[in-house]
Amino acid sequence: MTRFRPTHPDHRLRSRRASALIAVYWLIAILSLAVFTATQFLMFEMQSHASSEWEFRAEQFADMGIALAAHPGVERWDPILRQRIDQTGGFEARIRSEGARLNPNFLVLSQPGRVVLARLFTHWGLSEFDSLALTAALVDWTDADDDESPQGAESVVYRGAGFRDMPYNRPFRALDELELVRGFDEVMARRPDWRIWFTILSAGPLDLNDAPPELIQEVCDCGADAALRLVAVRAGADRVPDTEDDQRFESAAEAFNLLALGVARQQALANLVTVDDSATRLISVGTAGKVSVERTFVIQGRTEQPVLLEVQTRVLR
Ligand SMILES: [Ca+2]
Ligand SMILES: [Ca+2]
Repeated sequence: MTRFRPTHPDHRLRSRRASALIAVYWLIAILSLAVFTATQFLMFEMQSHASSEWEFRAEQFADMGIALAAHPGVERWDPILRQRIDQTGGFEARIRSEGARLNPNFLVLSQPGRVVLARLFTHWGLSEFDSLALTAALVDWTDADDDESPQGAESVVYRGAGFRDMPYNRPFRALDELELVRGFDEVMARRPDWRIWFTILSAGPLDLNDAPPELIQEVCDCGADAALRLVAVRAGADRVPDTEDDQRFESAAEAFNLLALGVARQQALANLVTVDDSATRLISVGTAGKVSVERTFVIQGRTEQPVLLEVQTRVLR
């Protein structure tokens, strides 16, 4: 797309001001990133073996996007998150709520949360019996005791299958641990992409300002049409996410009204949803030549001094 470039002196002045503003953003963003990730950077840069000069360059571009996305003054629709740096490439960064994913550590804690898990597994193709059994096994895996829930699995079951020291009897510390739970292999077989729907880094409730329609449907037990309607309203008049006209829900009630949920349902769901999770996922894809590298940072609190929870790097082929 060719952008109209004005030549009027006023416009030139505005353009210079805009450039200066971007330069200031850069400085602030990169400095704040440097403070909170200095040690982590050192660690993963040491582990990072860019297989080519292009890959290394793509990683650098991706990190520029992360630095800007981490800055609390940068809105998710800001064009500075999508830049071409030179003739070799640039980056595209996105800002997402970590609460847009389901948190198993949270959902196992309440009966309504367990219902959500079982419903999800059933929609993913597990039988109703297997969905309830897997949900019970997740509860037993994370609760501290060794008392088996109906259809659940505590140490006797795992020992019988040849596994000692399972279940861990504590909340999941990594998504990988879900794969150890009895019956989870059914999920892995049916949904190889299962990881993108889960997190253990959010506060727990589903963030209705960012959740995909599939998860809104699972948690709110509403129709697909209602969930899509909610996502369309969020995207604003242009119906495109990450643009300036995007709408944010100030309360869960606003979103519930769009989903046309009755008062009783709203009350039942109140603890399962939020409109403002404190954890944020920053995703930046740097591209240099034909190589793209995706860097993902999950931070707690998108403030001047966020806490880094997770870093992931993958080369996109
Ligand atoms: Ca247990
Ligand atoms: Ca929009």
